[in-house]
Amino acid sequence: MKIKKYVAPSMREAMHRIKKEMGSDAVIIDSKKVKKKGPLGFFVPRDIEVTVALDGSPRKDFSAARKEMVMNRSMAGEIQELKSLVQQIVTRRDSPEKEEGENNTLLQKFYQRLVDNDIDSRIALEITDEIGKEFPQEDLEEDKMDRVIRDKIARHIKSVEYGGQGQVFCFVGPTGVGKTTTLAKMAASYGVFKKKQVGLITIDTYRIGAVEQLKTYSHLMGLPLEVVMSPQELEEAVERMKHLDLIMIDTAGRSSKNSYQLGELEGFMKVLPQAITFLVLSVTTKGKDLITIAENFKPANYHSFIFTKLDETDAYGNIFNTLYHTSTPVAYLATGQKVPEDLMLAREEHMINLIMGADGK
Ligand SMILES: Nc1nc2c(ncn2[C@@H]2O[C@H](COP(=O)(O)OP(=O)(O)O)[C@@H](O)[C@H]2O)c(=O)[nH]1
Ligand SMILES: [Mg+2]
Repeated sequence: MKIKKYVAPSMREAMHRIKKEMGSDAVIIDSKKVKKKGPLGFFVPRDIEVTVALDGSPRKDFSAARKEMVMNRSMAGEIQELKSLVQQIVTRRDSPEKEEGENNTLLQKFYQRLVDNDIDSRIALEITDEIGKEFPQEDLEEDKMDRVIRDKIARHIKSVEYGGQGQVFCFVGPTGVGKTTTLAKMAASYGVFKKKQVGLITIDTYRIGAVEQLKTYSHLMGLPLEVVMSPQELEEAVERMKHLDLIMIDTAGRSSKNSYQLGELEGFMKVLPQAITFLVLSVTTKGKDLITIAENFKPANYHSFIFTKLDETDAYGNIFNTLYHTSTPVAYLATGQKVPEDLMLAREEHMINLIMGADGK
């Protein structure tokens, strides 16, 4: 009796080769899935290894081969395994359209969607890989998987809203991300629309013109502004404004790589233990840089993020990558240059929709 193993990507292809090489009298005595090697091993559909026997009468050979196998695998559980394998083969033969790897293809599709939305490929792989392990293949269908992925993403997303009287809001972050503009949007919302008493302070003493920008807003909105140069001056200015409903403090943009500038900022923040500090980040910044910035700004003791310039991209995976690595809540999202309208409170459901794709699916 001749016994031969065939390895092929699908049962159909294995059968084709077996028929061609061994003829139609060959009998399948075993089949199992075997792993393929590759960089994305999980997503590469498994090969199928089929063992066939050929010699004399097919019926006789089949039973002989089966006996041989049963002898080799003496345990009853393994006979059961053989039975289920035969069942699988019969089922597959009855529904040839259900190709091996079909469900992995669905996972791969989701993986691709996450990566297309700028989610770090390693995180996307981790999420889809987990799903592949957690759910039996027959449970993997598109709508369910979409919900499962959303749940997994939701675990890393938190929004936060601050209220109450006598608060001090402080805006820190790199240059040009929209700190002053966002502050102006919030100042207008509280000071003009909600009729709160708002005071502005800037420690933006690096860039000529930066103070002017905030001065213009303070004149337009009729809000008091103080310019401070040292931590002590800041402390005094906050003390002078303590009767107001809300104090907003703008800071100079700092390079997250400049430890002197960050140390200086830390000195200012130390005199404001009561402040709520926002780290303002632009979604147009490269993914890896966002995480580095979030890490390097830690000495400023920020409480939450504000993501800006959402209008300048269609892929929001960057937000997720940052939250995944930092576990920090998000307070606001800025969606344009217009003051005050292009600012919204961050909502978890909205962020998940953005991260899963601009169409919200
Ligand atoms: N497209 C877009 N531009 C923004 C947004 N927020 C701020 N900007 C623009 O980004 C530039 C820098 O803003 P600015 O507030 O001066 O940044 P800062 O240096 O962090 O204070 C300005 O031209 C703003 O109009 C936003 O959400 N979307
Ligand atoms: Mg500024």
